[in-house]
Amino acid sequence: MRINRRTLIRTGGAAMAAGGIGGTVKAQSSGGNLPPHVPEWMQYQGQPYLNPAYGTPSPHEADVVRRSIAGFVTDTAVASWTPIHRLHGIITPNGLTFERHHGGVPEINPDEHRLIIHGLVDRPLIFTMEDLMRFPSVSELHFLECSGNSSTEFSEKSSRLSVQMSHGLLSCCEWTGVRLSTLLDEVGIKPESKWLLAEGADAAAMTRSIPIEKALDDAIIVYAQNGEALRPEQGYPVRLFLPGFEGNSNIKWLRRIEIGEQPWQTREETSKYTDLLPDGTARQFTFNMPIKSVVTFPNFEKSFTEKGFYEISGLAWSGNGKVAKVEVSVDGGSTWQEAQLQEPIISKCLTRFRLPFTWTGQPFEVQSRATDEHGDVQPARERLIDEVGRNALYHYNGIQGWKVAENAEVTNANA
Ligand SMILES: Nc1nc2c(c(=O)[nH]1)N[C@H]1C(S)=C(S)[C@@H](COP(=O)(O)O)O[C@H]1N2
Ligand SMILES: [Mo]
Repeated sequence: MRINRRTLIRTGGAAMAAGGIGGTVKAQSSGGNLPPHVPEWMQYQGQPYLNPAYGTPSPHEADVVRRSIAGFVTDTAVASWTPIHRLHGIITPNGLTFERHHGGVPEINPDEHRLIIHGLVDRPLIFTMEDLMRFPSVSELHFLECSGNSSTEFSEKSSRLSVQMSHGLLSCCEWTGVRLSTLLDEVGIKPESKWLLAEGADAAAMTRSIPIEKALDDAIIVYAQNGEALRPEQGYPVRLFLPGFEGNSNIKWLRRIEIGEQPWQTREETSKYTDLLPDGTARQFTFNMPIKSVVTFPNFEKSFTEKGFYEISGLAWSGNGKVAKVEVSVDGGSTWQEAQLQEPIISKCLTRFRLPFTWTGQPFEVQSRATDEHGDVQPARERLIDEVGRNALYHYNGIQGWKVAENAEVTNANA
């Protein structure tokens, strides 16, 4: 839904005209730096350059940071969560991209790094970074989500986490690299090829089997992120990027691709990253991340400061294609309103949604429900748990509720 004058008036706009946003001139004129006074920082020459070589955010934004959970983190098996509740639009800045690594971040000298492609191929080849960058390149915007993102919400009493800690194993960047299909053309894969093995150059030697169809479709061998080289924690100098696939399969620090006929049954696709079902059997190779959305404002840190107009906002995404619709409920799921979607809507990418809203000072519960272009609808939490049980750990995509109290404090409705 696109916003127009009528929807604005019907929803928040009326209150905006009546109540207004912003203090009156009289109310704000007392402080020395406030209008009509000339602020202090206009009265002397500013610094010529703050960070001549490489810029950093304003010190006033110092609380917009990745966060970790104490106890989860060991010396090397690390995760940090993106502050999705403090970001605007859809792009995750490189310094805030969530991190998940199982054997620490290797210190790779790109001049000594190679990618070998071998196995069921006509010509096994070894590529330098320079070689990889000579091939025709592509740049695409896609989300990356750890398959364990939001797993805390499976439990009977969720951990009462904030949106950063419940949904922040999620990022969205412009990824640049060479299509894997281009490299597979170079080596010439044999007709019987069905799977490939991707291996990382970290101490975990993270290894996953990937269907050859994905490799020939939209897989990218990525060396850049949001315009600059990959960050070390994102796989510098090169990673596998599989749009829409679970985070784990996006092998960082990629050093080896082997072409074969069958999956290799590695640790990461047997003891981990399988979905344990209620009957005790496990579902293997659930690659695509399902349709999902979450409200990011209001949140634990930023909520309403007074009655009146606000924009409820959040993110929606699907590993299966484009987001078609996001509905928002402000009455705990009884009724739903269609939110505006920020365009362009990109396949396997975050989509920002917004709903004009007037807060009357009443407590309420806000939720969002996304639908993708294939008609897949994000399930209610209870329905998802009924279906997959509480043994499950990965691919949680239940509808998320946030309770807003009379004092505007936000809490996790699953607690
Ligand atoms: N080589 C290697 N690749 C890896 C991992 C790893 O530990 N080693 N972690 C995986 C997991 S579990 C996830 S969710 C994503 C995280 O990517 P990011 O750290 O760039 O956000 O990388 C995947 N690729
Ligand atoms: Mo992950």
